[in-house]
This record gives sequence, C-alpha cells and structure tokens, in this order.
Amino acid sequence: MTTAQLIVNLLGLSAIVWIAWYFWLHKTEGVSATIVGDVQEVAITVKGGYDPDTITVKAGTPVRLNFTRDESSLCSEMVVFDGIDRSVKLPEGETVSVEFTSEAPGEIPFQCQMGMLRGKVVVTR
Ligand SMILES: [Cu+2]
Repeated sequence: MTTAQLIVNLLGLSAIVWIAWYFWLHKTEGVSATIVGDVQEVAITVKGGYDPDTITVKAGTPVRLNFTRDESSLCSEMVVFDGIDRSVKLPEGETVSVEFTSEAPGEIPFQCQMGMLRGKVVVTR
C-alpha cells in the first residue's frame, strides 16, 4: 500500500467513526426548564428538528413547552405526545404552548406525525 492509499483509507475510516459517533453515540445533554412563577418553561424552536430536543423538568410542577415552528415543511406541522395523549398543530411562525404536569419521573417522548423528528421531556424527582 502506498502512503497516499494509506492516507485515503485513514480519512475514510475517520469519517465512518465520526458518522457513527454523531448519529448513534452522541447524546445531547438536554436543557433544564426555567421556572417562571409556578411553571417550568422551555422555548423550543422547530426547524428540521426540535431545538432543544431533550428537556429536563421536575415531577409535580406544571410544565409549559412553547413551540415555535420556524419552517413551512409539512413534516413538523403537528407535534404528538403519545404518553399524555396530546397532539398540537403548530402554525408557521406562531408560538404554541403545550402544558401538562407529570407526577411521576420518567420520559415523555414527542415527535412529528410521521415520527421523523423526535424529542423528549425527561421528568426527574
Ligand atoms: Cu414528520
């Protein structure tokens, strides 16, 4: 193997490692909700995904997620919370709040209608 071939192989290998890390191993830290009055609030921007897509809240305190959809893609038109039986339409450019209180720790996933965009609320004690 020549040096050039070796370099190309190493570059290819590092690209594969990076892709594997980015898509499967890399976990976003998540964002803690901000307490506003008696409510834990987080603003979520919807644009090709949910940003932030992991939100940490405390059990027993009302949660308010303020979704703002910053794109016209049909994919993100609805946000669906299976665990709390809620689905909400997100008109482009408007902020829509989703409120709920979780009494028990756990995870409340949410996603677009087709399940392509995903996020979750992590409820802690
Ligand atoms: Cu979708």
